Amino acid sequence: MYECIVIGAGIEGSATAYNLAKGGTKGVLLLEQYEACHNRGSSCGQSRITRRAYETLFYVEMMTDAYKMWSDLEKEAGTTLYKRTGVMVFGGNGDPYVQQTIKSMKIANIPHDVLSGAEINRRFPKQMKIPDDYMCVIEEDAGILYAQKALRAMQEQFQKMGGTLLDRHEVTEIVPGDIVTVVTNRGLFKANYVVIAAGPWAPALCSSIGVHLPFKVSRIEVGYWRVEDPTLFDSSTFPTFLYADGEGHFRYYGLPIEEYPGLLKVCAHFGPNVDPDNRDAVGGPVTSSMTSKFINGTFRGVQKKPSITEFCMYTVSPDDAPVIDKHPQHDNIIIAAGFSGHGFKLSPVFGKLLSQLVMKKTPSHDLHPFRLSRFLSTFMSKL
Ligand code: PYC
Repeated sequence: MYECIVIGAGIEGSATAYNLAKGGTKGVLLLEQYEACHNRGSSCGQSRITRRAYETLFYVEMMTDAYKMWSDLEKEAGTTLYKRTGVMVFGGNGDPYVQQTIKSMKIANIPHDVLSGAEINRRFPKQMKIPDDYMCVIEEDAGILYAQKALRAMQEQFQKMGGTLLDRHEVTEIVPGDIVTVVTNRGLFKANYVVIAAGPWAPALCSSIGVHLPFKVSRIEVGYWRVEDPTLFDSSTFPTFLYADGEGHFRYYGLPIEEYPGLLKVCAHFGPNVDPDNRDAVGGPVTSSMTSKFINGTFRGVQKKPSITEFCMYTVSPDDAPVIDKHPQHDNIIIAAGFSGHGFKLSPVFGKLLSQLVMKKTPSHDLHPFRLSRFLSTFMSKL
């Protein structure tokens, strides 16, 4: 018998388990269907962008806590998880996403520089060739999170505090009740609380207990592109970046050379909808020709085809915000789903919020943007 079972040892589930243990909860079990830190979900790969440069004010505020929590984890684990490179958010003249990002940063008092496309081209004359009238914001205190290291550090600290991680345990059924039973392919477990943080597998698990989330799972192509002169795109020279399409939609992103020698990471922030158990049924790369076009109009000295393509998945909610809430009928079952491709950097804060829901503590941030009831008509009709 456990106090709490967290289903899914991706970054959100691991952060929840870690925060529960840190908050003094004894008897926490973290279940993972594959081997820990596998590459079939949403927490795979070596790196993620981290930034406060967010279009939504509440994320800017949450990220301020997240920076501190990542730094605490670095100290606890005795490892480096963050590299400061800066982030550049840019898009067409008047792009609402870029404008809103600038506005949020001003309100939250986050240091930033606003530049035109012409100024960016002058700052990076051998790397960038965007239209002069583009708008851009640079946040210097942003950069790269070492994702795999961060996930391992979170899990190791959780286990050091007495938590149990069982991988290769696939959850096949959740039986609600005063005590919740979690059935796996390798036996059943019971707990007072369950947190469902199963990434792209969360919608199906939630459906099995009557909550039908209107989420889509997208397969994202993580492309690594060879550059002519690696010194120009090195992580000590070049920032991480996000591009919005001029109409307020964040469409492409990238990170300087860090993972593979000589390869710049550039990816589309969208992809085909997939079944997470059959992710590659859609075949080979689908978005790389569009990413290639973006690269061609933006950067100098980058090859036209990726040298390596890896895949990962987003679970996308209609408003790009996750659900962090209790099950409407079983308040000892908590749902954490729909991080929509931007949850990694925020995971220490989401994990803390989820642990606070379990421990019945006052949440450290407003949970309203994450409530399940905003999708009420969708899931109520099917309950
Ligand atoms: O939120 O910074 C971000 C991000 C980059 C790529 C996907 N999400």
